[in-house]
Amino acid sequence: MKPNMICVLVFAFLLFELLAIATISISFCNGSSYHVGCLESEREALLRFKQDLQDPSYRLASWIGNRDCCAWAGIFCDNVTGHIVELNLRNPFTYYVQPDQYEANPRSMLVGKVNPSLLDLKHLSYLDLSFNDFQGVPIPRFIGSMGNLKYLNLSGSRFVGMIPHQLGNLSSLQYLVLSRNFLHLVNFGWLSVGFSVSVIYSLNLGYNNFHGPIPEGLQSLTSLKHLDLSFNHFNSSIPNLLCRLTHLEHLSLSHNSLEGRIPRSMARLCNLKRLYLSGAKLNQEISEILDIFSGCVPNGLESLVLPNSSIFGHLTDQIGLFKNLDSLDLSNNSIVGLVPQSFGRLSSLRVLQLYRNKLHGTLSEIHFVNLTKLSVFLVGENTLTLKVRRDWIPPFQLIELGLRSCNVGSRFPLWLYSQKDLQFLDLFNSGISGTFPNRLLKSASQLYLLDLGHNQIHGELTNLTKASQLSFLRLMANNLSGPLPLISSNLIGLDLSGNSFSGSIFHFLCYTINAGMKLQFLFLDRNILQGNLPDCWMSYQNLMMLDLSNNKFIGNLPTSFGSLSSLVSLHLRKNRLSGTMPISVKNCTSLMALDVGENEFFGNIPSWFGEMFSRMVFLILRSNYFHGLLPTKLCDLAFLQILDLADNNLSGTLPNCIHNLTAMATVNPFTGNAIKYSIPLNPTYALGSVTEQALVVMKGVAADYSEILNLVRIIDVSKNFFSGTLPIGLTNLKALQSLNLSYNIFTGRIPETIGAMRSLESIDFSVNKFTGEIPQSMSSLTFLNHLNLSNNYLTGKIPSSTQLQSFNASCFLGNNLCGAPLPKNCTDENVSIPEDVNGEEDEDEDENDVDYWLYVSVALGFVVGFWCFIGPLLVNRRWRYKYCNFLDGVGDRIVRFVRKCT
Ligand SMILES: *[C@@H]1O[C@H](CO)[C@@H](O)[C@H](O)[C@H]1NC(C)=O
Ligand SMILES: *[C@@H]1O[C@H](CO)[C@@H](O)[C@H](O)[C@H]1NC(C)=O
Ligand SMILES: *[C@@H]1O[C@H](CO)[C@@H](O)[C@H](O)[C@H]1NC(C)=O
Ligand SMILES: *[C@@H]1O[C@H](CO)[C@@H](O)[C@H](O)[C@H]1NC(C)=O
Ligand SMILES: *[C@@H]1O[C@H](CO)[C@@H](O)[C@H](O)[C@H]1NC(C)=O
Ligand SMILES: *[C@@H]1O[C@H](CO)[C@@H](O)[C@H](O)[C@H]1NC(C)=O
Ligand SMILES: *[C@@H]1O[C@H](CO)[C@@H](O)[C@H](O)[C@H]1NC(C)=O
Ligand SMILES: CC(=O)N[C@H]1CO[C@H](CO)[C@@H](O)[C@@H]1O
Repeated sequence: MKPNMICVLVFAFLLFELLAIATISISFCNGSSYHVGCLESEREALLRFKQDLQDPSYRLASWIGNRDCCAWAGIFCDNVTGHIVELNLRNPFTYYVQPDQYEANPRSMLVGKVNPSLLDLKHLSYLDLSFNDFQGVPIPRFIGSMGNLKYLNLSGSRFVGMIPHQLGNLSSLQYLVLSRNFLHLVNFGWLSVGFSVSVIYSLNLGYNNFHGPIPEGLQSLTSLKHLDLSFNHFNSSIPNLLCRLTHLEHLSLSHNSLEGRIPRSMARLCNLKRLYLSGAKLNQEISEILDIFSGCVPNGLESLVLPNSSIFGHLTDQIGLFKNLDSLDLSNNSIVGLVPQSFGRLSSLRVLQLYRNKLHGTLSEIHFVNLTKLSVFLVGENTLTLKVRRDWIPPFQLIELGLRSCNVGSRFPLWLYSQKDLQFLDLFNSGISGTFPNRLLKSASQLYLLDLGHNQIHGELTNLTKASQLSFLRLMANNLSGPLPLISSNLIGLDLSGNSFSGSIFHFLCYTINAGMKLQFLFLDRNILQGNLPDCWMSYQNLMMLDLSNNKFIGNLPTSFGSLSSLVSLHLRKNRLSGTMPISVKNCTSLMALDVGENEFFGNIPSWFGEMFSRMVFLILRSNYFHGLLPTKLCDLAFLQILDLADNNLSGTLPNCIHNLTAMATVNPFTGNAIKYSIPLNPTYALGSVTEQALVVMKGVAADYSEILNLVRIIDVSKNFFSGTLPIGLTNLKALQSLNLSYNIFTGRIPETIGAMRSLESIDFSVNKFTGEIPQSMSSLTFLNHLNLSNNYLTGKIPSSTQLQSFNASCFLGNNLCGAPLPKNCTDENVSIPEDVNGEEDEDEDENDVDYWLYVSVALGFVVGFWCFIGPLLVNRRWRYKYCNFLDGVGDRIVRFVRKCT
């Protein structure tokens, strides 16, 4: 370098320093003595950084002009040198989804790309860009050159792809949070290369798409205290290498596809405080697990969270060693035997979850003497008996108590009145009789959810208006009687179904007139309520699900139904309601499910059904007096899966546009709306779900479909006066499982292309005037297990296939058919050469279809064999708790319900 060059540089440096001093002194003059203005170059860098971002919520409004950038939002400068040391642009607007999970509000995200100008912030040690939207690009490599970074948080920022190995150059990095992106990786080489003299303290890669084994590179991160790999697809066993991380305090591997035991070597993790392994297939005895951790950590261990992880065996007295245990979750496993008394020693225990195991025996006071801190106690769905003195005063104050399906004695436990903080109380199916415990609503003034469903509670409920905190009340399937109670306007969900409530609902509905009710779920079905539906629905604009079925209601639907603009599901089945559909119902544009079956409604099916109910998934008008033609507008219901018009006076032809019922035409396991709503069952903890159900007649059997409703696709127009030939578009409905046209006056041939409806499991065309031969293609309907073609004018030979011959002869009687299974042999004159329609056009069946069928068959409880009798498939448990962690398979609802986790 030439001397004059050096001079220039020195000069430049001096000038720079001078400027810096000038800035400092200006700030001094300004009077705020320690506040140093920011550096020009760094301010420029920030402005360039801002240029690449959209900021719809004006979070960067302060980033303007040549003001002191140290005062800008999210910027922190060193108070001596003026260098920017911290850039915190974390999206502050988040909302709670479930414990430990927040989602960012998309409207307050910064959207765009990360400008490399950040490299000019040479002293930056803290960078938080979490919960913004960087639009699906990889994490920029240049971040690896920001050598002073100690804290880097890119959580939830929509980065995709691999982690750039350059991040390994960040030798000062202590916190690295890359969770909640779409990252996957091929190798973790950067871990072992980059951080070999690692000081990294916290690494969070949770909620990404990582798969394969847990990377070996991790073992070089020997200073790690906090490691979170949860919610990925890691599929190895739990690696021994973790045992090298002897500083580890927090280890979360939950919700991966890990298999195999917790290795013995984990006993070396003497600093371990919290272990999360939800959903691992450990296949291990609980006593072995406790053994491993009873080595050096028993006093240190605070959280042991192992729900849903294939643990079995007896809980032993070893548990008493873990004196500082704060939180123990072994729910949803196969633990057997008694609950050991040594639980009584866990005096730090705050959260104890053992629900859904195979524990039996009696819990008594001795188990609880020292559990003074217990606040969450969920042990339901075992075979446990809780036996305490009637005047027991527990040493704890619970917030959540779940004793579902436990035996708590036949009277409502008195000790519950001492639990002043109770928010969540689940005593569903726990053998309680007696009257409703009104006193509880006073003593537990915070009570948010009370479930006393499926007990033998009798007597009347009168005035629940005082329980102003109560949001969910379930008393279904008890023996309650008398008039409906008055309720508080804060109630969100009320289930009084399956009791003997009687009389009019006028007072219940109308006393709050003009008060805004929060009610979203109201189930009054299966009572003996009577009278007209009062015209007071205007106060219930939050109502989403309403079930009044199986009562004795009469009269017309009131006009104020039109105010139910949030209504998603309306069940009125089996009453004596009458009249025409009031025009005000047009306003219920959110409706997805409408069941008015078994009433006395009459008139035409309004054509505005098709226009206004664009989200309709099921429409059940069965057993009424509807007459007239089917409006073609119904074909606009693209989401319709169940159309049940059976047993009315409808006439005319099926409209040609029927192929426009897209949901019935599309075979795809992941479309169709699962009618399921997540509801916060508890303000701090549990999520629940309410699942829609439909009473559907399929194969001559009525069954309640709820969890699998999203997979069911049915048309039933039986017992009407429909006539004419079948529209050719009908056979486009490839996803249809059941087609019932029986007891009409259809004529013409069964469409040759019926073989294209390969999802069909049930066909009933009986008692019509179909002519011609049974199409050959019908023999390719491999899922068909219910068929009735009797009493038509069909002729010719029944096509040969294992399929059709397996049905009983009665399915074909009353025609002029021959061949097996009928006893009548075919002679030359009644057999014409069948056209070659061997279903060749269907050979394009793609693999997705096949997979789909595998799923559906499992889901519907069908063995993939054919002649089995299908009874009611799922007991209706419409209001379920989602105790187990939500999201155990995003998008994979089939797996979710097969596991019965919801
Ligand atoms: C300057 O910052 C340091 C650490 O960031 C802090 O300890 C000190 O109190 C600050 N000085 C003033 C005068 O604000
Ligand atoms: C990283 O950012 C996310 C989202 O803002 C936040 O929830 C999390 O606590 C941060 N992690 C750390 C270690 O600070
Ligand atoms: C409760 O704690 C006391 C004192 O630590 C102890 O002596 C007693 O055994 C404990 N009770 C049970 C049932 O473990
Ligand atoms: C119901 O209880 C509330 C609160 O105690 C009281 O204000 C109201 O008058 C009662 N209503 C009836 C009809 O008893
Ligand atoms: C139906 O909606 C219209 C327009 O939003 C409104 O004016 C009308 O009052 C509603 N009808 C009823 C019965 O609420
Ligand atoms: C039915 O779908 C076709 C396209 O497949 C469309 O052109 C037509 O307008 C639709 N008809 C009705 C009644 O929606
Ligand atoms: C039908 O044909 C079979 C042999 O093809 C014969 O054994 C049987 O007796 C015949 N049945 C009648 C009713 O003719
Ligand atoms: C004492 C004084 O004048 N303080 C000012 C220093 O500068 C900031 C903005 O840069 C003003 O808000 C203060 O009022």
